[in-house]
Amino acid sequence: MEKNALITGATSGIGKATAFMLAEHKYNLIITGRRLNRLRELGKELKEKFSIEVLILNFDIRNREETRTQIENLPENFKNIDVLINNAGLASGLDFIHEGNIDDWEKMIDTNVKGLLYISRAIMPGMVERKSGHIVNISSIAGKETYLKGNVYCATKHAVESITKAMRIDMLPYGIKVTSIAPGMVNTEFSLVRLGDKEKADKVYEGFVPLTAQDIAEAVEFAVTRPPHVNINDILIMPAAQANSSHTHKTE
Ligand code: NDP
Ligand code: 8X3
Repeated sequence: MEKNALITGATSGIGKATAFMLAEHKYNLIITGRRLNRLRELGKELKEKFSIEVLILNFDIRNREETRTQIENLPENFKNIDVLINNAGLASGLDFIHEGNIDDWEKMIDTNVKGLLYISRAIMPGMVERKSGHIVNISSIAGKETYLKGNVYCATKHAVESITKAMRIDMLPYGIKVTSIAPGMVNTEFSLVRLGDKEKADKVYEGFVPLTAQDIAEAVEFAVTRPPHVNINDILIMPAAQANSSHTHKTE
């Protein structure tokens, strides 16, 4: 039977790697993000390589109305979403909390918490009606621990952890699985977005081997390929050189 998956933030990093992984498993894909050109290129590549259906949804997940209407107006063949990967997210800035840029705070809260809620709210009723589905939330080690200057980003990922637990309880009667995947440092565009400077971003990943987006896609793969009676609640996945948020063994 045909299966549909929606991945938020598929234009880069973990979302993009997850799109390829799900395409290999023959899911038809809805890929979302703000960068239309990247979505178009990815959509073309996925269709050609994997002979799957791909739908591009180009919107900003912070926009409540647009998020709702995009999901309400899905074409018939994509209306039933079996797997939702809540991946879109970002860190913006790295500052002491008393010096934090409030625009950065708004951006992170609006994307990582409110955006995740908006799209989930639009998709969950269909899963409830069909009594099936799987929601995978991309959390972070930052959702389990708080580190220096990580303040608001960590708070948003702690919120993702809490929302995940809440979803698991509320979805329980409908047989809907809910998984949290919490990575440590992954070399994607994350640090470039956070720090706004390629040189500074590259430095974050120097002196040790960080995780790759593919490593995280494989964790998602494990979660979504379990048999019906098994739910993976939580995967915390770290580089071997990173013990926790504050201890990474780097060689100089
Ligand atoms: P990237 O910056 O490479 O990818 C982020 C993705 O999120 C992009 O596709 C981007 O698409 C999308 N996105 C961001 N803001 C919005 C928005 N307002 N509306 C729609 N899409 C948006 O980073 P990662 O792949 O690393 O990040 C993916 C997730 O993983 C995030 O939730 C992040 O917090 C989490 N994470 C990352 C870790 C890391 O070390 N890299 C570790 C732990 C968790 P576009 O810009 O086109 O809109
Ligand atoms: C991203 C991981 O530790 O760089 O969520 O904040 S970290």
